[in-house]
Order: sequence, then C-alpha cells, then structure tokens
Amino acid sequence: MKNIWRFLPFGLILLLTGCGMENLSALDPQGPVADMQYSLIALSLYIMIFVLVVVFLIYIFVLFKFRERPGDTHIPKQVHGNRTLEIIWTTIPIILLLMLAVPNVMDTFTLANTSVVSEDGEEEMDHVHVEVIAHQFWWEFHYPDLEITAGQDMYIPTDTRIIISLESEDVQHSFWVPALAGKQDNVPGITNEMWFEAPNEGVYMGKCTELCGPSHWLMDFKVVAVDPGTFDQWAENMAEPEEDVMNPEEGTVAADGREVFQDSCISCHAVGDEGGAIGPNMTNFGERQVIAGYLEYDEENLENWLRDTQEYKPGAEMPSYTHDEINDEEMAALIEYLNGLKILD
Ligand SMILES: [Cu+2]
Repeated sequence: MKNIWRFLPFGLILLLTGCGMENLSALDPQGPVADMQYSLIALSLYIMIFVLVVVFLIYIFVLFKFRERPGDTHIPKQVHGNRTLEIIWTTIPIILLLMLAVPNVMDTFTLANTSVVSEDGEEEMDHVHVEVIAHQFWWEFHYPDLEITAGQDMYIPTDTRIIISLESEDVQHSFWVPALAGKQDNVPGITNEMWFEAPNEGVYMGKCTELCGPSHWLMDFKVVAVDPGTFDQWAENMAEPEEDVMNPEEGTVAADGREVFQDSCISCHAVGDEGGAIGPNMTNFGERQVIAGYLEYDEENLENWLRDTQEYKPGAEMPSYTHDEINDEEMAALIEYLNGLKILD
C-alpha cells in the first residue's frame, strides 16, 4: 500500500500535462515566479523518484535473494537490531527532507514578498499594481495607480514586477496563470497578495481553480503581456479612449448600436468611465480573443451569447436578450458597435 503513494508524482505530472490547452501548464514556466515553482516541483519529483528507485531495487533484491526455495527448510539467522543500518536509514531521510525543506522555505519567503521597496528602503522597483477582483463568473482587473478598470483581459508590461491584490465580490475563487505563477485564493473580505513577472510578450491563459458555482469551469481569463511602450499606450487609451470609439459617427450602424448599448447594457457595463460596474468593462471589448471567457470571438458566437446567456454561462448575472427586447436589426447594430470597441491600433 505504501508504494502506491510513491506513484503520486507521476499521476500528478500526467494530470498537469493533461491541461495542455494553450499555455495552461505549470510545466512550461515563463518568468521568475513560475521558474522558481517549477524548480521546486522538479526537485521534489527527483527526490521522490530517487526514493522510489532505491526502495524498489532493495525490494526486488530481497524478494529474489531471500525467497523460499523448494526443499530448503532451514530457518535464517535471527537478527535483533543493527546500529549501522539504523543510522543509515535515519540519516538519509533527514538529508532528503532538508534538501526539500531549505529551498521550499526560502522560495516561500521570496514569493510572499510583495514589497517593491529595496532592502535599504531607498529605491522603488518599477512595478504595476493590479487589483484582481473575482466575480461569478468573470474577472475584473483594476489598476489603482492608473485609475483604469479592465474586464477579462489583464494587460501587463513585460519585464516589470506585477503586484497583485486578490479580492472577491461574492464567493471564494482562485486566481491561476500557470505559465506565470502558482495559484492564490480570492477570498471575500480578505486581500491576498502575490507577484509575478513576464519576460516574454504573449497571451497567458488563466483560470479560476476554486469551485465557485455552476459556471466555475468557464471562468477563464487571459494575461496579455506587451512591451512597456504598448502597455503605456494601452493604459492611456483605456483611461481616455478616442472620441470616435466612444461615440461612433452619427448615422452609422455603430452609432445605432451605441444607442442599443445605452438602452440595454450600460447599467451593468461601462465603456470608458461611463456606465455600471456590475459586469465587465467593455472599453476594449473588440480586442478580446474570446467572448464570455471561452467562446471564440466571432459575430455568430457574440449573438448566440447575447441571446442565450444563461445557456452558455448558467448562473451568470447577465440576462438573455429575446427578440422582443432587442430585435435582429438592433442586435446587428449592437454587434457592430461592440466590434468597434478597440483602443490599440
Ligand atoms: Cu471562480
């Protein structure tokens, strides 16, 4: 029975690699935090494999060497206590545990340190602070120093320390971007902190990993790492989108769509700083890769989502819109308007 537990690391690896969609894997680490965590996984695994191999070799050796042979009735010499053996099998596990414990404890302190001030208290490290607020079933990213709020896509500059504060608006959720950093919980009433850095530009897949309701499994998000110049541009445009994005030219289909948005959506969704904050901010909606966190971004999926919201994300706070509420022409205009909500060229 004991040996079954020694197979656990292999099972774990299989499970982790099973989540190979996009870069939703802790086994392809990007950046210092993920690297550190991967090294701990690897170190633990190698130590466990070493123990497994040694135990199995001894087991097999003993099984064959001392097995009962036909006709052999002699009783082996009875031994009581062996100081050398006892010292060996006490010392080796202590050494192995120290090899596990020392880097684990050291890295735990490094990972828990979200301070951006240097040790002498003089310099402040380049950083971006993001408050990650979890909702059933979407993610809000608030940048307090930049005074902007984004939904679903968390833009970050590369090679910059990202300081994350985790909060929840309703139940317990958990924030996980495996390629960049291990998970931390979003707990109502408590603010947890973590940090990570992304050295490479790219889109990193994130997921909620705490069972938080009927659409928990659809609570995906993306971390979009761009070069610092593009990030500054993004932040500037998020704070103050260009006028023709906010207000499409009079007489265009998009302008009609904006009216539908103003009638039906704006009490929950904001564009720029105008609108409610119950649902995700829509300022850069047209730049999303997915709708509702998981549906491929195209017009058909967008319409399906708006018509059958509860079908696609059971338990979401957003209602489904029937043809009586938004007719086909209005829907087409609304989609045109949403497609045009782009702030980066
Ligand atoms: Cu969740």
